[in-house]
Amino acid sequence: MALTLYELGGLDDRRYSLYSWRARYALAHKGLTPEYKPVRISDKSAIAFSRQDKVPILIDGEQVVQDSWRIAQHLEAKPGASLFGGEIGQSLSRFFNSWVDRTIVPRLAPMIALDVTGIQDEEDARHLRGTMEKAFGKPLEELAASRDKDIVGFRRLLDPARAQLRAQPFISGSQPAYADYILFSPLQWARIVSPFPILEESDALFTWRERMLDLHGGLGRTTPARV
Ligand SMILES: N[C@@H](CCC(=O)N[C@@H](CS)C(=O)NCC(=O)O)C(=O)O
Repeated sequence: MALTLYELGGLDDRRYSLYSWRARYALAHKGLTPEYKPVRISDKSAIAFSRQDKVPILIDGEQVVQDSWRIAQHLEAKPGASLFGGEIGQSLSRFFNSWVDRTIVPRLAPMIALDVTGIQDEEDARHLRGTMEKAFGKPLEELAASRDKDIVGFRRLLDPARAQLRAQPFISGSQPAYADYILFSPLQWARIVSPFPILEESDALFTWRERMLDLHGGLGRTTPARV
């Protein structure tokens, strides 16, 4: 069955949507290769069929699946390696998904939102600036100006993940699974959109991210880091 994944595309065809990286890795985990279709953040006509304005969207034959968590659940029903490792793993992964989305992403986004506009054309950059400045109540420049200070607390937030990696090579255990893709996605987003060093090279999470980039034939490296 033909699979298509809609995701945000920027200048030089950079695929920068945070949540789409979860879907990309989940598909690869199942041994599936979709056709990838870029969507402009300022023009959602390509995904009007979904009657909402967010990506990722997976088209699987006749089915339209929207939202990265629902895509992961949809893919889990397919044959191949498990993304969750059973009901308990799925439940804990959902908790981890909420922790990353509600705790990590909102602290990361203001630090690098200004940089995102640097990988977009004028129209997309204007759109993103509008939504981000409304969400955070400050100009993007002002948000970026305090990041040398903000990064300290942000890195500390990631301590539970570091503790996990002291015991095992992946968040999910000896092998990567969906929980790894959940945390990888914002850190991959940062790598793609911003030259700001979110992770120090000496950090165990930096090394883990390198391992994650190598997975599935170097899938994460298909979009270059912003330098
Ligand atoms: N909870 C959703 C979040 C989806 C989401 O916010 N997607 C972003 C890109 S990563 C988006 O489509 N933004 C476009 C916009 O806000 O206009 C998921 O996990 O898929």
